[in-house]
Amino acid sequence: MTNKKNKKGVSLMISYVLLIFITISLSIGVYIWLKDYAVVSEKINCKEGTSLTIEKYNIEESGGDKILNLSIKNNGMFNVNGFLISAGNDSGKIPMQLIWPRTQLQAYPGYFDFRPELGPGQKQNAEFNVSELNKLEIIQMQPYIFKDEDKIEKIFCEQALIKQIVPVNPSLVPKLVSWWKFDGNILDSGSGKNDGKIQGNPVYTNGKVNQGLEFDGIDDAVNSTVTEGKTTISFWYKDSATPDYIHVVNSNGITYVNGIAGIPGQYPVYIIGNNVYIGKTDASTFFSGTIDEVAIHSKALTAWEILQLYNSYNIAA
Ligand SMILES: [Ca+2]
Ligand SMILES: [Ca+2]
Repeated sequence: MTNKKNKKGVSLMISYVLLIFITISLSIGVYIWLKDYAVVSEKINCKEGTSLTIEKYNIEESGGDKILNLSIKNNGMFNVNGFLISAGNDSGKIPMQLIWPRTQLQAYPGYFDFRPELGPGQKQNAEFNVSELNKLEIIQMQPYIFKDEDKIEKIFCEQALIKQIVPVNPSLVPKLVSWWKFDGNILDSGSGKNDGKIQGNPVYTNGKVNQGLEFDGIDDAVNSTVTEGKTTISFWYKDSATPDYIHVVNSNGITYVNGIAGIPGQYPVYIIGNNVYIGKTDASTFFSGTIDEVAIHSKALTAWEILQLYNSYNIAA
């Protein structure tokens, strides 16, 4: 009996010692955590009013790289030293793919240093290699400033984070000549030199983007004379057999349907010499259905550029 009581006493003592030990450990843990937190909170604070904006962007495949070209403006009140950038293929998700700058060496992907630093109101271009993305839909940028003169440790500006959807349209791939959007008119939104002429009485209707033109297959067309290079023609169309718009590109004689190179077929834009007939499949055959977003480029677009046009065409921002 006595022996048992003693054992219990020893157990209790061990419990107290353990409790005290745990309490001290927790205190140290909290101290370390607070210390880390203090360092982190120091790192995330940029001055309020630090801000970058994307003024313009375009895409291009050149020199073996698939390129996203950004024109960035310091829209804030303080100098900015650079930014961390990631890209993604789903506008509903946080973009996770860090992308490499094309024109400066960095030890890690995603970092771009302004050289020199970007002052308020100033602009700089930045090129990134986005070869790993077949569908570029969203980018995220976080400005940073250097902590000290070493220019190594960075302070990230949490409040100045930019998340931006980057839809692609004919003006964002190289060498646009003409672009007929059919958004209530037949004006040329490219060079502006090649406005269309109505033949018959096509009707404005729901298009791929905003409005498109519906042709009756009897005598309706839009004609234009385009003297500039016509290496690539692209458009969206649908007839009564197809519920969804189909994207067609003819680039240097290769036809791409919905982003994939295929066998040329009969498509409702007919080009002979400098004459472009939208709504005709050949000299004497009219098309019945809707056409939208017809564009002409003076350069052969690459398969990747065409895929971007198909995948990310003017997705809602
Ligand atoms: Ca349109
Ligand atoms: Ca008609």
